[in-house]
Amino acid sequence: MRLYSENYSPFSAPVRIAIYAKALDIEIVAPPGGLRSAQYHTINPLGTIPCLMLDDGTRLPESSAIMEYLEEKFPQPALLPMSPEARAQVRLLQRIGELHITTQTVELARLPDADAPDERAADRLTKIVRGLATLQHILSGDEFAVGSQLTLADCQLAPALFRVPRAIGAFMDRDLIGAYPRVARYIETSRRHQAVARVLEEMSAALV
Ligand SMILES: N[C@@H](CCC(=O)N[C@@H](CS)C(=O)NCC(=O)O)C(=O)O
Repeated sequence: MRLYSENYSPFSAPVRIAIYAKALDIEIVAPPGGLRSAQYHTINPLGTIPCLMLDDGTRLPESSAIMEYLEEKFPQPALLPMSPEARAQVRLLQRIGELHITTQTVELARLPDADAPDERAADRLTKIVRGLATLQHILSGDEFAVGSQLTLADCQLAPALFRVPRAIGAFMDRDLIGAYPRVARYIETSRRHQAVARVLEEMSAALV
């Protein structure tokens, strides 16, 4: 199998954490010709990363679909807990990470002029604030997001939160994460896992 990914990509990062945590033998490569090349678009017509190429040539884009597939194909070590209630919490936190944090930080970075923020920036910032406030209430593990083991929720949340200070820095001059102590603590504890630390280092190096 082969994963098309870039180290800077916050949508690719969760998939790489899952791959490293499961120690999977999956080749990780940049999109040939670049993300926007015709060559890559023949591989993935959606034109997005990540995209997993299966051994039979099937292309699987969309990070959440890839992570569900990897979890079902390679169930050990498990990145989903046993009980339906805990699994629901993991999936909820994945959605908050993807929709309320990562998507908003990506869109903020695309806005043309941080010196003249408009309602689009305000809308993105509001969603991030609501996402952080929700995390402050529902993060339940001591070290990880749910329970005592790494789950798909951590794969999603750790890279999502990593991007927040950089993304909002152009729009607001305050320590937003610091207003949510449980979230701030989670950022420190989740990166104790070697797969999380490795991907955050890859993201950091790609963003300098
Ligand atoms: N919903 C998609 C979003 C993927 C996405 O938008 N990735 C960005 C890179 S981080 C991308 O490929 N953008 C395409 C472009 O910039 O043309 C997923 O979860 O995989």
